[in-house]
Amino acid sequence: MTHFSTKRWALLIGCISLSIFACKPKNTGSAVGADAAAKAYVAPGQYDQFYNFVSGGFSGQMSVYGLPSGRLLRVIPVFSVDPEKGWGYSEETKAMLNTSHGMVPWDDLHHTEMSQTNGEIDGRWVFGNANNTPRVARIDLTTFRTAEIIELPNSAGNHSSPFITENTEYVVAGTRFSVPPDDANGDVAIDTYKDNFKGTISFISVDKNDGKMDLAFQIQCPGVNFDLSHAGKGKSNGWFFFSCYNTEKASTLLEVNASQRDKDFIMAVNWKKAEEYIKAGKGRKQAVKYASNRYDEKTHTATSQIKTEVLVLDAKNFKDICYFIPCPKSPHGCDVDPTGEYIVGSGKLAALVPVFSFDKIQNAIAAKDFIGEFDGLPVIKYESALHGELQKPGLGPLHTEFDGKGNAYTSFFVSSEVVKWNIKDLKVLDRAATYYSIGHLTIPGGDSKKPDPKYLIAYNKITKDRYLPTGPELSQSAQLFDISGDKMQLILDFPTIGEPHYAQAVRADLIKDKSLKIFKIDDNQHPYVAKGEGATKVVRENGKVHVYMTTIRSHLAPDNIEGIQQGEEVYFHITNLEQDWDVPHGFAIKGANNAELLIMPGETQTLKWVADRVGIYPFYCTDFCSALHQEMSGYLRVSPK
Ligand code: CUK
Ligand code: CUA
Repeated sequence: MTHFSTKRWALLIGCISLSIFACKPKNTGSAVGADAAAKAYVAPGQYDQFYNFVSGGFSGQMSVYGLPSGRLLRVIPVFSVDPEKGWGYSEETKAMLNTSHGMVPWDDLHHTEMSQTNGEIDGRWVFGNANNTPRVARIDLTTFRTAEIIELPNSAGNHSSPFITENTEYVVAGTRFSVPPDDANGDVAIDTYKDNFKGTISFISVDKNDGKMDLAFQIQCPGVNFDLSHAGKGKSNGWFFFSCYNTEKASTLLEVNASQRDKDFIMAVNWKKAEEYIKAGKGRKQAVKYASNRYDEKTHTATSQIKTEVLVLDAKNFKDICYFIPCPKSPHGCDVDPTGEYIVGSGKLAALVPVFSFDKIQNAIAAKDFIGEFDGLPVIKYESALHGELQKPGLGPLHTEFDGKGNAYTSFFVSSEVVKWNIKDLKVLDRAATYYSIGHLTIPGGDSKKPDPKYLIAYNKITKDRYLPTGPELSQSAQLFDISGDKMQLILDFPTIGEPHYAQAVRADLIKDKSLKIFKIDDNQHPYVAKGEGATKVVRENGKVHVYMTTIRSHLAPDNIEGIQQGEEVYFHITNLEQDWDVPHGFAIKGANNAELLIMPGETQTLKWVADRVGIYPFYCTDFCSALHQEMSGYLRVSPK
């Protein structure tokens, strides 16, 4: 055996020739300092300092970790069904997963973004995007539950989302796949892409008080692919920046087609201007074609929105909303520093990282310093918008976070490292290897006006040799770095749920006390609530059986149910009468054709069940709740018709 295997050489050559594949960094050994364990150690009974809200990628969910321990605190079901919590199975939550395509029990959640006030994380809500069937979800951080989901018309592959403006006025979403708009004939030849496919940006308004989302308006843009975005802040508040690739508008994304241009674009959007045009009535009303096909089984408390009409601004009719800025080679991340002056574009195939200046962009627009038009929209001269280029930073730049002290931290997928650099002078200050092939990275508040730069978490695509082998697939991995000193120090590895992309982190103090929430039984508005055992009953309504049931340690009431006929649909409406924190009860019945329920104190949830066979069916509480948990059960009898 030679020292370098052929494979190893191939890898090295791949890296040198700027392969789009990742390669392992040279040092795969442990570079962990002796004090790392103490830094990540949170003693039993102690709380973590930070909550970390991590996107679950193709699991469709969001997971919550404590930092610095890396302890998994909760998985919040968002876009995928979750039998553990009855999510997508209970009558209350089924409707949450309704789309214009019907019930979609799965999606791909890439980015989490927390609500902000004055550009700082306020800890009220966290938003997530559905990357496949385009939707945005809002999670309420008093309950850690998905409160609402909205579907976006004229979109496909909702990737550039859900990034928000500095006072959470809007959650903004850019379509990754350009498609024919919903009011156009969609049955067109794919090679008519250039004429028929459009890129769309959605502005979802968020109510200041209750967070309720609505689709305020959309901007119809040329058919490029919007990859990522961030809101301006401070001086650039009122603007939004999007990375765009495939500016050749090719319908196949082979390198020869879509990446032939030396430069793609960052698109700068003056959303305050767009908002003015909307307020002045300049939006065009567009009907949403497929809205009427929706599967509509809305029940009880769920709110999932599918629009039937949307207000659209056609960018090319308003020459002062959207501007293109050339940006080298397939830009992916598009990140704005805490001052709002610097916009970092990360060309995945570029050997440098360009940094744009908001002031220069404004000057260039005022001076009409354009090199031409792209589909009728002005293109600003690269040099006129440029603050400078970070030279030879690493290979495959993806995403950048900030520490609020003038430094940026960029992830490099191909060279598998985090690079710390100074924004003003464009000097590399430090490098840390990641294991392996980092995608996103997060600093608490690292995309806000006020970062809390104690830790940096790298979310890696490949785990390889970091954990005990578990068959052909290993879970993806996060790595925690202490960034309080000049040098980054690796202190912890931990596995993640699904594939993590973007994440947010925030000091625990902002959230922990308000999430001690319990639902008050007196406030329970559920149409089928039983507020005490005296209110329990079994009734028939329109040919369906409704069981009003209660749970309290340690019995279910009623616990003997007879008179059900074979083939009947039975709705178990279970109210948990407990008023102590953290005492849920579960509910399951033999032959469960719809998973189980997990009901929080004070809450009612409904399970639909079909009595398919004659016989006796035991039911029971699934969550070990007291010494008499095993006694929390009952029987239901199904008789022939
Ligand atoms: S993407 Cu995953 S590494 Cu979907 Cu934000 Cu860049
Ligand atoms: Cu209730 Cu176990």
